[in-house]
Amino acid sequence: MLESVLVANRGEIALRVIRACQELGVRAIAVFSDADRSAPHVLAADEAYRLGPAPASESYLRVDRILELARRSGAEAIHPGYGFLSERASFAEAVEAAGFVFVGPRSETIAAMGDKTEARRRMQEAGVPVVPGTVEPLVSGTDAVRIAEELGFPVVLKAAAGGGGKGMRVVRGKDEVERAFDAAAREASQAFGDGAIYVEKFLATPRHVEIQLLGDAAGQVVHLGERECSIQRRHQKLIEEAPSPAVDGELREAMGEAAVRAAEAVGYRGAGTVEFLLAGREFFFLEMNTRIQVEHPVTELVTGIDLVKWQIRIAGGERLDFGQADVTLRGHAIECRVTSEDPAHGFLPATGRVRSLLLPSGPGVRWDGGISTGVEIGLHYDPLLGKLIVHAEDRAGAVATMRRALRELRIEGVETCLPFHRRAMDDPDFQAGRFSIQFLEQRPDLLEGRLSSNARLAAALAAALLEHKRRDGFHPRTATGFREGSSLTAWQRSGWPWSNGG
Ligand code: MV4
Repeated sequence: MLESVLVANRGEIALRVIRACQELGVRAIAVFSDADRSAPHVLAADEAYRLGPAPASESYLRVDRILELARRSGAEAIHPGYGFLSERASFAEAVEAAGFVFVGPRSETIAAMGDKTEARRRMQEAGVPVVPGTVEPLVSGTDAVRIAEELGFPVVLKAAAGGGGKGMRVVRGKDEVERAFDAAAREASQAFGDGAIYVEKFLATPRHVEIQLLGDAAGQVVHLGERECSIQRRHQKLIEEAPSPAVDGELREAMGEAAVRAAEAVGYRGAGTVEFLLAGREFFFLEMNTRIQVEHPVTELVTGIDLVKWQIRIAGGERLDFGQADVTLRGHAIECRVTSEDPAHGFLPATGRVRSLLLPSGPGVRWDGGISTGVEIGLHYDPLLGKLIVHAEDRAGAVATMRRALRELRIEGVETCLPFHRRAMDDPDFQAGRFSIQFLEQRPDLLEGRLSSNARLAAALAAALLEHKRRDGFHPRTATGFREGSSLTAWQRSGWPWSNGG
């Protein structure tokens, strides 16, 4: 087992890693920006070191400073969390070169999966289905037109150095291709310093379903089933769950086997995720994420396997002590990402000081948070405040538990996206598992609490019908025996019986 781990991150994921270290008996070392000097991850760690003068948004990206603090603290390993330096192959390489253990895959694996055309090539060779399209960058606009016509419209142009939807362009007809190609190439070279573009057939309303993997240094790889991640806004996931309502045992096995082949093809070590687009029962490789992901807890709850502890054990050279046949799924888990974004104002990032924080608890509830009362929420960092995760015997039970937990959770002092989550959990389409990656674009009523034009029309019709009936002497309240003004009994008005006399 590793003796110590420096956590090169902040917020809820830093705290999550520190917690895993402490349960494993590993010394947990935090680093912090000046803005974070009394943040929960700093208070929870065994030791904490100041990153020092730098704009707050850059502190956690200071590779040299992080390596210096690793030396000074005598850290054996560095855990990058997610975001920040987690998927920079050059960081993994620098960590290893400085004599520390990088908690994650080999830097060559990170580099190969970061190049999206190389990833597609390697996956195709490994027999993993990829979306029809090119595995080499397009050489010119005319090349793009020719290949797009062969594929058939619509197609999507993507940046080879991109990922996560950055620099993506959907093209619906031949006359748009060259302009879109030029614009995409220009944007990609500005954003990534690499203008390489490739093309895929565009799938209109697939689901985003991803497979969690663990691989050890001895080359054993297991999958831990899927997560459904289709509920997202502008490539930011908001709700994730496991298992997916669209995946049965047979499909899970097929996707899981494909993901394991993908990992074996790159000698994968540690925790990783293979993202797929799922259309009906057809699935296509999209990207491989070489880090721990925000939504990892839903997998932990349905498998009973602690992914962060396994990252640390694997980095320390331990082998997986279970095989594929030992992985079984139990019940259903849902995660709501709680962000400081205001749904009533187009998910505008909100700021403020957390004045009070009431966390939900009780059966089936987990809170992975990175905030405490008094902390200032600014605009320097990602708006994720924490994640509310629930587990129950089945999906309907998990929705019920989440609704209850969302009622209990109170965050005052900063606007959050909680109103959105409450509406989503009440929604019949969400409850039925009827959605694709387009879901929230089609549902401004859920996203912003505003009615879509269809819903407004339906509401207006219902109101007109009700008014018409009322004129005929119909009283909707009396019909259910719930008369205005008489809904409280005498003892309810005088206080609840169990609140008197202790
Ligand atoms: C696609 C696609 C449809 N067809 N590729 C967006 C993020 C990046 N990882 C890939 N993305 C997409 N690639 C083809 N060929 C639709 C998306 C996409 C998407 C994918 C996953 C989750 C949410 C999404 C939202 C919009 C578009």
